[in-house]
Amino acid sequence: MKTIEYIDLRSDTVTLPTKEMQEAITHAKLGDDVYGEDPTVNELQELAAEKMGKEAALLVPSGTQANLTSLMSNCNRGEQVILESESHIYWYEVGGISAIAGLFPWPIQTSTGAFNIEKLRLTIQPKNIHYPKSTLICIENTHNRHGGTIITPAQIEAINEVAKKHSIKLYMDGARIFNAAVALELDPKDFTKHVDNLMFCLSKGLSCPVGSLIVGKYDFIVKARKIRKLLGGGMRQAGIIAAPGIIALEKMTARLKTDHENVKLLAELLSKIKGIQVDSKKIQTNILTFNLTPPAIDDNYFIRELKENGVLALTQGKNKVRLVTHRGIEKEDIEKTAAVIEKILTKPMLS
Ligand code: TLP
Repeated sequence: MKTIEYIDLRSDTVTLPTKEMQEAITHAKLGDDVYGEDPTVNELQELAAEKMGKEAALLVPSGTQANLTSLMSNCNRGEQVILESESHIYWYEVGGISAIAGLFPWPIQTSTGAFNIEKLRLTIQPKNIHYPKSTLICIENTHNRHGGTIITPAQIEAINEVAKKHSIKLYMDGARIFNAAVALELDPKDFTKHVDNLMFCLSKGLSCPVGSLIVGKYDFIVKARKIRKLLGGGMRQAGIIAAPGIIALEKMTARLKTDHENVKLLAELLSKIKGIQVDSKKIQTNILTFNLTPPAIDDNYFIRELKENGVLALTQGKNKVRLVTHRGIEKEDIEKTAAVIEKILTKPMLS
């Protein structure tokens, strides 16, 4: 039986490791990383710290654990964390911010992910017996649910100015920070220099099978290492994860440009189709979210029809669909996807 080859646009997390990565996994020098003795992990952590312009880094299994570990390393229980209302930490991390870290999330709505500075100022709690202490501000770059939008270095600097005025730390969920850097042709350090600490993922557009890095000051990373252990994230011969990570940082970032070009092309093709609304100012990196316009077909039906026609995508709630480009998605896949979408939207709805 022939298996269907889907055009998988659900996420850049579906990327498989390259041959070179698989080779590196096989030949990685290993040790026990709970004792800090895995040479490949140590090399990756040093490389990550250097690339981000910070003192130290820590390898963790996932972006979710990176965010939770960082929240717990930056804050004490009961404190207020200001974050964006569409952020990954708020939506997609099973409420770990409250359930495990015991923190009080305070979401602020934005249109593209970057806080309005005045709104941010008003959110910070004055010192008063009634209020939790405002300890941390989180930003997400690029911003997933807003469609891969970039928070620019100038916007980060302005947010940090407010943070520092109130002795608050600034943390960046930089799961896709290399997408932001490549899109604006900047160094990742331009984005990291105004945040206290951050995490970024190896397992998204950079094609690694597993892993994220927390990056920041030396003392912060020492604390994060202990909290990672508390959360069950202390790994042993983790060099098999780190080895492809080194390749990712050295060789896989520049190609993200292709993913961005593919999103641009897809947006261009989709914006010509009746029944779809694409917000062109949000076409910035490798994520495309679009709305099915009234009289809209049901988004779950739409996703099912896409699958029937060989394309995988995710819904982001009512009438909203997300498509993500990555290594393995070619121009022809983009053209085929646009053609499939046009076919679905021009056919009379069956259910
Ligand atoms: N995002 C995934 C899903 O969880 C939605 C995706 O397919 O985009 N921060 C950001 C900004 C993310 O987009 C993600 C993953 C994470 C953190 C969590 O990373 P993992 O999946 O490694 O826990």
